[in-house]
Amino acid sequence: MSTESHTIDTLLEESRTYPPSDEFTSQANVKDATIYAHAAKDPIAFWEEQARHLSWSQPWSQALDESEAPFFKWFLGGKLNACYNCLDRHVEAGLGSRTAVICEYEPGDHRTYTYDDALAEVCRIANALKALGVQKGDRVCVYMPMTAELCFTMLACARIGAAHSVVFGGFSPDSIAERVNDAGAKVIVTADGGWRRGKVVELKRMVDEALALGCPTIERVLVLERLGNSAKYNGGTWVEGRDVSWTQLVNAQSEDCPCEPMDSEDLLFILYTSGSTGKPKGIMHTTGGYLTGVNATSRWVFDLKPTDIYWCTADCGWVTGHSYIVYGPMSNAATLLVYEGSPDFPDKDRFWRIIEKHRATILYTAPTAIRTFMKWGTHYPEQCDLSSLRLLGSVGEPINPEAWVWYHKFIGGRNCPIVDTWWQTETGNIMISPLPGLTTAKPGSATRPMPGISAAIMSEEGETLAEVSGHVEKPESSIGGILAVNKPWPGMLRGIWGDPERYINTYWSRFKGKYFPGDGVKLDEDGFLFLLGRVDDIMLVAGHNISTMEVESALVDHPAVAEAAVIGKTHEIKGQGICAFVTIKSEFEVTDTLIGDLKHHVGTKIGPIARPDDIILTAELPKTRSGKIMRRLLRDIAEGRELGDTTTLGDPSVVAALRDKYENTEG
Ligand code: 6R9
Repeated sequence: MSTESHTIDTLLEESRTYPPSDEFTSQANVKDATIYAHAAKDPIAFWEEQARHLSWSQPWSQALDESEAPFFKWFLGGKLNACYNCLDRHVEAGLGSRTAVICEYEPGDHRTYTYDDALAEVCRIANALKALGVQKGDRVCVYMPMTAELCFTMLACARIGAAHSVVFGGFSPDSIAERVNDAGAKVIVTADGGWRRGKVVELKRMVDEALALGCPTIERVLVLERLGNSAKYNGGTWVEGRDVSWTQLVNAQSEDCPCEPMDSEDLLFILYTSGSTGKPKGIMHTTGGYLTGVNATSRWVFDLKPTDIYWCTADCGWVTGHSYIVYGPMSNAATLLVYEGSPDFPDKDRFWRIIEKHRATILYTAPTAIRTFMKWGTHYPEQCDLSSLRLLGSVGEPINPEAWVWYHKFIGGRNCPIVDTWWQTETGNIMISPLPGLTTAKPGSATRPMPGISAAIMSEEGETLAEVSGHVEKPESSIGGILAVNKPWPGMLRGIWGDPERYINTYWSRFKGKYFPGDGVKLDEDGFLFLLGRVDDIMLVAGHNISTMEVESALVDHPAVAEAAVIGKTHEIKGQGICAFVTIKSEFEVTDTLIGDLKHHVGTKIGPIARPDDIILTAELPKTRSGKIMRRLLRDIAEGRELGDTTTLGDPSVVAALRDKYENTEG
């Protein structure tokens, strides 16, 4: 049975379209639609052209080596340094006085660094790491608040040829220890603390606890005094000989530190991503191909210009912070805005105040944040001057059409293109997205693959249902299935640290010769691609494939609903029944008829088959620390099972409260 014939056409009947304005197109970095055909004609030569936007100290002799597939290698024989490409070459080109980073701290102060300043600081950090014994090929764990120093530490590692492994500052001591030990890191760079929602996050204390669990490879801990006082902040234990003060060591270093020439295929970083089960995977990215991918896609998708103030709200603990805060934008000499804290401190208008204060022109954020802003209400953005914005982006999850339209209207003032960017930690760079000067957008659709990327829609059985590339043709009718990427691309992962088998099994075994990302996809009648979330998030209700995202979108379309998470639950007759967890907007009063109204609403939007069996109203949904809804835990709750791994949960209390609520609602 193919996925296609049984997928219900629903929200994905979205008919509103948003072509780019002439004004935007006339100034866009990419305004010639022939880029797609040009790339498709010879993708390898096309990626070589992109690689030439970087500075190489030695040119490559072979663009792509497929001899050990799926262990592909790009730009063989080439040498370059990622930090040189992000800093030195801009300074050498006379751009040293351009602002590199504006760092807004949660308490409300900010600090600005020019490219000259950034280069000097990165050299000092790099020399400090060398003084601590870090050498080319070593791994450095970075566990810091989201401030400029975190970006600079990543670049300092790249400068001396050490691979960084950034661990998000919200992770527990167990998670730090697991990642440090898996990577065999020699040094941890951390801070005495950082600010989050008005409270101090005690990073150094977490590191102390992690080390107490046993991290035999760690030799030294470098501690940034972010809180301005002693690194011994708040009861952390200061181990003489192991712990080193940033103020004392980094500030005393020279501003002169040569860049290590790296092979194109030398490791740039490891970034851990949680698999659906089992231990986190250390995704490996190397230097030349990764930098080529993020450099080109930043230029195309974000349309970066010297006058832009670009703000990506991600944390460097996630791949978005690696690719679209540090390496993509900085290799394009962009001016970045970096924000340390939470969106509701001191009040729920903080993001809009920041945009107003620094005149940000580009905002790249996640659907979970957008839905939260919808829930808080429009009066927060309406009180701020957001007229500086010219482009909006979305990443991390499918964006519901209603959230897309809200973002367009209330944040973009109806005149900013929105780029809905689909990609993964593993893909390194954006794979599917509109090009803002060329592509007509449709709410909820990431539209089409990037130039140079060719994808396919596959059936469960591994048959190719459709080929999709930048010039998607309109199909005769919509086609649903599983996404695959046909050919290697420069920014792709090079493997899983220490586990080559798992790399092959996870990504290259499902469809012969193709990369398997694990996401469901649908191509609508107009040739727009809709990414439907993980394949495990597709329900089979009475023989019909229904994506959880379709039902969620129908729920969020109801005026009272802020956010919804839908799961399939064992059902005696239908195989799976639909269970929805819903949060209500703050200005709406919950009436006795609301649940019935919501079921009816989904029934009319999608069809009776998609009508939820259960709807549970809740104040919060369980999310990972990066904001993705953990449907797996909701399934455990609904099935009355023991909860699986909860270590990546942002706020564990949410699940306990939900379980109580669920059991009471059912009874
Ligand atoms: C960049 C990032 C990857 C997974 C991916 C997919 C989901 C990301 C999306 C999207 C629909 C988008 N995802 N962007 N789904 N539309 N625009 O998020 O990386 O943390 O590795 O997650 O996120 O399911 O497979 P990562």
